[in-house]
Amino acid sequence: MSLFPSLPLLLLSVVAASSAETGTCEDVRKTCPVLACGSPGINGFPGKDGRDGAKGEKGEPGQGIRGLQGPPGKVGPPGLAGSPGLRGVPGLKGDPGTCPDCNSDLDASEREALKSELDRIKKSWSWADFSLGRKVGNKIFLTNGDKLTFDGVKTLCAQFQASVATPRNAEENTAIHNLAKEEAFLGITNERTEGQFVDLTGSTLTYTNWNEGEPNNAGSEEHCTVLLKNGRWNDIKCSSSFLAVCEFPA
Ligand code: FUC
Ligand code: CA
Repeated sequence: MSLFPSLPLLLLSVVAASSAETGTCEDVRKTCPVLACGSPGINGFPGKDGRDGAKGEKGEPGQGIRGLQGPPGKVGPPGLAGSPGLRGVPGLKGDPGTCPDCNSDLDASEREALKSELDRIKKSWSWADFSLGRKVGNKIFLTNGDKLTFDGVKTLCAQFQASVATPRNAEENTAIHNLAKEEAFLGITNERTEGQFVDLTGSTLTYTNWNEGEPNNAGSEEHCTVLLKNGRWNDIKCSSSFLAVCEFPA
């Protein structure tokens, strides 16, 4: 078959096409009596495919089985430093230290030699300080000539492991009297109980030598005792200062 239709068919197609645009076949025949009206022509070939339509909406998720979990990701950067923790419990006690110069490192004979030397020094010092002394029975009375309050005398004597002179009888009282050329404190007070004079151990006196009219607690403040220049005793203020005399065991 020829690619081109026959001339009458072509004309008919032209007329039909033009009548389709302007009017019916009858309208065409009225203006062109040569042409006779026929049956409609057959459909032409389908046209080319149209352009692609717009993209459709996203579909629902699939129903397939979920895949396995993937491997861990890469290690991230270090975080910020945390705040300090609570204080820990104290540690165990350490081992004893060493002290090369300590006495504890001396052996027994070295310690004994050191003690003897110390005793010798203390003795010579004591005798130097207490230039005047009197020995009576098993006692030695010593003075260094200082005038001190009663507390001062107690402290001085204690430094030499001695106590304040305390006559227990007339012989000891005379020894102290001969030693002291001035008024001296004795180790006799009523600081604890007014009216009751005792020795420094708190024991009641078995020997006394009070002066006439003493003790009189003058001014209600006399709680210590001095040996007067006449060798007798007077109660006196502890805060006053008098000669310091100590007694040592002989
Ligand atoms: C007598 C004593 C006092 C004081 C005074 C000056 O009264 O009894 O203790 O020594 O004299
Ligand atoms: Ca008195």
